[in-house]
Amino acid sequence: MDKKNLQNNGKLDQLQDHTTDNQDTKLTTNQGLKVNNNQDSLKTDERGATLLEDFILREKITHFDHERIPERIVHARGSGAHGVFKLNKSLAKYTKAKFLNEVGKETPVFVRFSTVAGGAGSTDLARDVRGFAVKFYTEEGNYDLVGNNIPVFFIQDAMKFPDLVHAVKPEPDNAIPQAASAHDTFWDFISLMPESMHMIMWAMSDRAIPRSYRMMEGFGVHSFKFVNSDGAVHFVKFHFKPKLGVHSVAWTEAQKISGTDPDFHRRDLWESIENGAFPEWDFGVQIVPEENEFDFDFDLLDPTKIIPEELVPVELVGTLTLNRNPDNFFAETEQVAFHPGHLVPGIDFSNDPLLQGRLFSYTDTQLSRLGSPNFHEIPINRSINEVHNNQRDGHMRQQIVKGKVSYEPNSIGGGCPFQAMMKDGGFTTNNERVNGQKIRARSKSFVDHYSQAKLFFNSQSEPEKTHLQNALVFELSKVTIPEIRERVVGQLNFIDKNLASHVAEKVGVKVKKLNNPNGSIPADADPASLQSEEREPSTKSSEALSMENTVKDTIESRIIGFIMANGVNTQAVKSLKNKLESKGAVVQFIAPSVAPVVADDKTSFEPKHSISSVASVSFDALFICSGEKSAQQLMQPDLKPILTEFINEAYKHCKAIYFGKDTDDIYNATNIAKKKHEDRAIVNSGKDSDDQFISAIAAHRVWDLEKDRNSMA
Ligand code: HDD
Repeated sequence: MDKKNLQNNGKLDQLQDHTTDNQDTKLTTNQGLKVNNNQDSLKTDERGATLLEDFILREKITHFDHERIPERIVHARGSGAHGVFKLNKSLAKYTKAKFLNEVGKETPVFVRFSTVAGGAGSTDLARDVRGFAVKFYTEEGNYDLVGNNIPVFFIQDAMKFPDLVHAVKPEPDNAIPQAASAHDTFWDFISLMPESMHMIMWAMSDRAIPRSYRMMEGFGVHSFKFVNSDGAVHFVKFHFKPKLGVHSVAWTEAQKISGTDPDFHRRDLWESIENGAFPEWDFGVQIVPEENEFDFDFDLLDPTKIIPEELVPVELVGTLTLNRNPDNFFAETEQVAFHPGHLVPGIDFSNDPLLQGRLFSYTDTQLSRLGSPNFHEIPINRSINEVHNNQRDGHMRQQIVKGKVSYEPNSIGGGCPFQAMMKDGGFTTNNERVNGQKIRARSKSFVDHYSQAKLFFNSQSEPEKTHLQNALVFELSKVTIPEIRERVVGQLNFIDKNLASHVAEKVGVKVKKLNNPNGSIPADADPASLQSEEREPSTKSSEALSMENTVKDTIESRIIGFIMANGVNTQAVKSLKNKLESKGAVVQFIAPSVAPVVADDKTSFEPKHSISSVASVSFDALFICSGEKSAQQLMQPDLKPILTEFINEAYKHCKAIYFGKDTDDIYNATNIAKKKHEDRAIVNSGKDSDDQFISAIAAHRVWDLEKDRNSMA
């Protein structure tokens, strides 16, 4: 895409009016008064007390004292970017939403990715669900798709959301641990909530530690409704599929990145956009005609269920591209306010009880977070469609509405603003027939808690299953109360017997059959009718659920570390660098220090990192650059342990490593020399080795060799 063209769209033009640049300006107070001394407060004497009349000091300090707002109660840690959504296939058959009708139409968007549990300053690499919230600035008003990178949720009813969040957040007595689910209260809650088991499978899988925001899927989670111009209704599930594939890091890597670069995902998103490697997703829909609502052995309204793609394929209809970083993190990424209730004509809610509760929560939370019912006037939240209504006043009101009239009906204002007829784009709620009794209860159709958890687990490759198992062992090992560990294992036993017994053994408990698998049933419910039974999934396995089957044919934006020292072979460096960069990868030089490296022909290379200030977890692959002298320097006694640890760690994390010419001594000093099997991602200098290296990077990791590699460590 042409970066320049992307600077112009309706939303960015609108933001321009609110953007200032301090270049070539003079310092002023907030009242526009030019300031001539920004160093000293006003005092009675050079060594005297400060005067109350110092309005410049007072203004500066008062503003500073109030420059923090409450962080989001969940999803506090996040990063955002501007972009564009392009429609490639019309959905007019299903929805009258204009941005989904005309092929080729481009709609500006702002997207915010986030973790859920941690505070605003917490690490990006926590094991957690990732938020994937998209604000479409359509000509019919803002449409927000506030989703996650996991297609199901922990709970079925919004009534349990505060309990879930209280359980996962730091424990209230000592505020420990930050950004982690590995603690007593989370697993206590989960062990008593069998409905969470499907989500737990996803959250303990590598999906919860993405390699990058650019390499994760997005899901609307709930079933929504599409309404077309004839009023026909279809259920719809929304999907974003990353063009670069779905990839994750290893858990040991995630833990280390949290120390070496807690901004790993934020930096990655920012740098890719700055480098013009715009993150892209295919946008897809799963459509179910209203009359087929009951065709499945799960309830479409149950947010703990997916519709397997084998039953309803995902139809790809559009492309989401992120192409511009915000100018100001606070003004845009922090103040953006999403809400699943921000709708446009042609899209409506379903009765999913989790979604229904969300419809209340999001506006409510902005009132305390952003401090006023006028949060829609903050530039990032403004609709590009003009706003006209009789709502008035309130804190920080900005719009100046002319005239005497702020009520309806009115004659003084000529009746304006008029209600919009349907034909003029007036929103009408889907005309669903309702016939029922008020009742505070869970539908029996929501009671199967294990079959899709089994479906997910069965669909994983062996390495993915091992990672999931290890994650459970890690998490439960941090749970201090044995009964909680035992109850979780009891739940796992309804999903997979081997998984349960393996975890049980590692966390020191026995697998015991739970008498009442559904711990969340209220005391006065009829347990016999509601109890979840272990049930086999009707779809046995689903390709789309395993990352093993993801895109593995591109190295775009992968970060390749070139390890070098003085005397490195210029030709080898330049030739591989050019090849990698021509395929969109990013090459970064790592050297003994950040001083320029002088190559064999006196070319000078600028290292981005010194080897002791960075870890191999920050790279997707390594090239140990050719050159005898360079290799000798790197093997000096002070550097050798650092270098070998660096390479061994990349090896342990199953990354591609390429040994250039004359680097045998380095190879022999690493664990790689001890490898017993053919390892597809270790490349030694020779014929076609550049190509082998490139395909090994594209394959992301060789997870199936992880056991062999780790046994060498
Ligand atoms: Fe939520 C934020 C996604 C259930 C209440 N949620 C929030 C964000 C995302 C989601 C991505 C961050 C938006 C941003 O970047 O500003 N939430 C989900 C998904 C859910 C879900 C996919 C289930 C399918 N959420 C959910 C429930 C409730 C909330 C059931 C309450 C009843 N969520 C909130 C909130 C937040 C929020 C408290 C915090 C900050 C905000 O809204 O603006 O209202």
